[in-house]
Parts: sequence; structure tokens; C-alpha cells
Amino acid sequence: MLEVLAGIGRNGRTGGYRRDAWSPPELELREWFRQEADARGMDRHEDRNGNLWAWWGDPDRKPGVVTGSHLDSVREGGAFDGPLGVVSAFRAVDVLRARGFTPNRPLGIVSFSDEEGARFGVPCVGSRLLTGILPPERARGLTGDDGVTLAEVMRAQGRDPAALGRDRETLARVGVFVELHIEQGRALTAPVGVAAAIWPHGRWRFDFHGTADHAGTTALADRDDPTLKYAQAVLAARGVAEKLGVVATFGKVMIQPNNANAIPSLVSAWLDARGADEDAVRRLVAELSEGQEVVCESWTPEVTFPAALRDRVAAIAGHPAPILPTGAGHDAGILASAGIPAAMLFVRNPTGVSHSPAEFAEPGDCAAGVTALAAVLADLCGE
Ligand code: HGY
Ligand code: MN
Ligand code: MN
Ligand code: MN
Repeated sequence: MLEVLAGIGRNGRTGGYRRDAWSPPELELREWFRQEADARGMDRHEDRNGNLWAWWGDPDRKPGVVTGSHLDSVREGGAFDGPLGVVSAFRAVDVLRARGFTPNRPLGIVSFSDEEGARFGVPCVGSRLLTGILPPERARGLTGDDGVTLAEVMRAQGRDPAALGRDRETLARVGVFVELHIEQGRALTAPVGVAAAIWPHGRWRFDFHGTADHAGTTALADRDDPTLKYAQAVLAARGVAEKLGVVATFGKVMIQPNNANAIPSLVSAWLDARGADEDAVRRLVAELSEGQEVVCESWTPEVTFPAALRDRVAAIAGHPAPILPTGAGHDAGILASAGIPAAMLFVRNPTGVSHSPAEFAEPGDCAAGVTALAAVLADLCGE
């Protein structure tokens, strides 16, 4: 089932996947999406924000039931985070058709653009633009580590960055959204679970300034070395997170000018902090920010999925399926925060490992996910 992902964008050195938004491996998977839609005779289109849609039925007749996820990955990520939801969506359509099912409502499949924010720093760019949560002018200016903006990347690929922005027409087609995703924790012990909530989470850039100087001739007392400030912040983040019961890491750091024999002038480091208690997350960032230059690059408030839809999905997906929160952000959370009825199905991750080449889900659990998704879609499309 996941053979489609084998090898695409796979890093030969580590075996990890690197499907940065708009990179060749991700573009290859976008082409795969189009082929899958065409093979099923589904009407497909790419919206102004780069999100890919495939429809069984006419969504302009009445708002549809949509499922899907994303195809991009973090650097050296795994094969399941994102693509499992898109592959399962197409497989669920096959299951329903094999049963002779005819939806009363249009059934859509979506692959949201740039969910991980691995290249431009902001997660869920496609769904945030679609819903109007991310201002288009900010999106156009998002810049990768290579200094290239999202607008320049889109123009180079023949897309019009001026068109980015809230897309009411596309949004009106989404009556309800169900995202299937590999569980990214160790809490799910059944093959399939249902999301209760998404923890509040954010990303902050810390700039630790120093004074560039010679690594060999500058006396220790004369050094203004920003790596010391960075190291102290990393250790403090762990201590404060333990104290407040949240999670935090500095997962990305850039040292300038990055010479082995020079004291740096600047260390920029990105903090990812999350937790069930929003105040505690904000207190952690406040404690770490004292005396530091810090820029909040993205913030996602807590999302609680609508209880009636959640329980309905859980009843259909299992006996009933376990309901659990997640610390991972998802496009379903963005749609829910924009008022679209949304739910998530999780597929068991036996190790809980994610954002790593070691990410894995058993084929039997993946098949259980497709079965559950097909049952949920049939129920929601039957209205
Ligand atoms: O980072 C996240 O929370 C998600 O995996 N995009
Ligand atoms: Mn992810
Ligand atoms: Mn994901
Ligand atoms: Mn600065």
C-alpha cells in the first residue's frame, strides 16, 4: 500500500524522506496525486494556494465530505506522516466503489500544500491561506534558508503568488473534513484512534548575538561568544519544560558566519514548544526570552474537535475507537479553527516515532485505517 512512497524523495544516506514543499520529490508526489485522481475519473484541480483536490461528485451542487492530508515532509522525515492520509483516501474511495456505494454528497480528496513548514518556517501554509488565517503578503515573503521566498519558488514553477489568499469558493465546497494520520505518539494501543484535541504549539526564533573574532588568538576573557548563550538556553528549555509539564526543543540552529576557527557573530535558533496547558507554554517562552531577541514565527492555539462529530467517528471507526489528544499540528486543526466541522482518525504507530526515517505503521493497521475511513466517509456521505 505504501509502495508509492518507497524511494520517492528518499535520502540515500540516511534512508529518510525529504519532501520540502515545491521540491522535486514533493512535485513528483503531486504528479502521483493527479494520476491517482485521473485513474479514478475524479475531477481534479489545484487551488490558488497550491492545494490539490480530487472530487467524486460535483461539490458546487452541495458541500462535500472531504478527506486527505499532506505530501510534504520534514527533512529526513518518514514515509507515513502525511502521505498515509492521502493514500488511504484514494484506497477508501476504491473500497466504497467496490461495494457499489453511491455518495449522496460529493466526496473530495485533498492534499494540502506545505503542511510541515520545513522549508519556509510556517506550518500548514496551504490550509492557513485557504482559510484566511495566514495573510497572503506574509506567505509571499516567507523565506527559506537558501534566501529564496515562497513567491519566487511559485513563480519559478509557473504559479502566480499574487493569487495566494483566502479562497471562499473552495472553502464552501468543504462541508466536513476527516483527516487520517499516523499517530505520532505512543498513546494509541488500538489499530485506529480518534483525535480529541490538538495541543497549542508554536515556533520562536531566538537570535543570540556575539562578537566575531579569532578562535585561536582571542583570550577567553575577551570573548563575546553567542554559542554559550545558545547552550544555556537549550539547557534552560529542558529544565523549564520539565518544571511546567510542557515539551520544548531547539530543533534548528544556524550559526553565522559558521567558520570552525571563528567566534560566531550570531546564533539563530528555533524553539518548538507545545503542551496541553497554553499558559504553561507561554510561561516557558517568556522565561527563556528574558533579555533575548525572540520572534514568534508561528502560533497555533489549542483545537478541540467538535464532540458530536468526534464521537460519531469513534463509534464507526472502532468499538468505539479510543479518543486521544495529540501534540502534533495538522491541517484538520486549521480547518476546525476556521469553523469547518473536522475530525481526525489516527493509525497506530507501534514505536510512536515520527519525523524520523524510523517512522512506521504495520500494514494491518494501515488497512484497518482504510476500512475505518471508508466506513466514516460512507456514513457522512450518506446524508
Ligand atoms: O510539527 C507538527 O506538529 C506536524 O507534524 N506538522
Ligand atoms: Mn509532521
Ligand atoms: Mn503530518
Ligand atoms: Mn538580531
